[in-house]
Amino acid sequence: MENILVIGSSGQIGSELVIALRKLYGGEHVFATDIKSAPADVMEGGPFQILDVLDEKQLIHFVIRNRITQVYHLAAVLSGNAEKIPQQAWDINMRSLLNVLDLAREVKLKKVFWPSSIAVFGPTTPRVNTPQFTVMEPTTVYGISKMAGERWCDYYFKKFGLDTRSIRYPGLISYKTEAGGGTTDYAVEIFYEAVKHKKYECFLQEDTILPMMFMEDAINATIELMELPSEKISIRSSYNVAGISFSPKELALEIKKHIPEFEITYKPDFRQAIADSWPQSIDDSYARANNGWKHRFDLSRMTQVMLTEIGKKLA
Ligand code: AKB
Repeated sequence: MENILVIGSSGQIGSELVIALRKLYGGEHVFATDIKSAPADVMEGGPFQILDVLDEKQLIHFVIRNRITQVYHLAAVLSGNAEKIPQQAWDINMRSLLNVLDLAREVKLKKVFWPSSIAVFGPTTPRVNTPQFTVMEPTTVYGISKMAGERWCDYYFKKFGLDTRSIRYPGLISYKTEAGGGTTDYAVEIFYEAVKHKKYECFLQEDTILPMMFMEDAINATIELMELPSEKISIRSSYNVAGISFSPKELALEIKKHIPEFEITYKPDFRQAIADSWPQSIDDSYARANNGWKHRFDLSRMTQVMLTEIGKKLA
């Protein structure tokens, strides 16, 4: 029997992953935790507790008391926010991961999932079809922490046999919980503003192409990876996964098909430099070969679902 702990269950990924895991394992077997309250379905559909992953004593007591067998550690300070508090962000992102890895080793957890990001790449990385194995010289604190985190996951696997699994998420697009503090957040904000005000001021330039993915695809990729037998996993740092790549201008044109009055203007801020250092598209052939991974949502289907669901939510 599996008992699963999700750390960061109030966030953009966590709030949807908890629900998907509860469908698979049963509500009472998926323990949602965060330092802040979560959406009602997360707090009411199974156990939820306020828990700070930086408090290693509280964390280990929780894991032992609830006989946890797997951990998904999703809590992190994202790229935009991390640039405002570099040392604090480094401390939170790294110390929380090391707490989880150490604990997993100590209590012999079966598996640990930790999210990496396209932010591990930098301006010296090939930007189109970025390969799985390539130059990694990230220029953001977030990217540096994700790159170091990948090395720690690989290290704990090789040194201690800990079953670590990870995905390099592109920008994630979802309607349930808004993203917070990332560079790809424009691609979520734009939908809310399109529905509410029929206009949006974008903090990236119109032609900035970034890799993105609809949340349902990201959740499937994550669970599919975690369900694989250990011997099928050849990469213990983190897998490239790809969905769709587009620019703000292309997304705005797609939204206009549904809301013809929609207008976009551009006022790039400090996040433009971050976006310019990241890939435009990702080669995920390792994930496709290893895990049979395949994305299902293209730009048109994603736009349709986002506008419909946000419309219902705001009605
Ligand atoms: C961010 O923009 O910081 C994140 C990411 C790509 O990891 N969404």
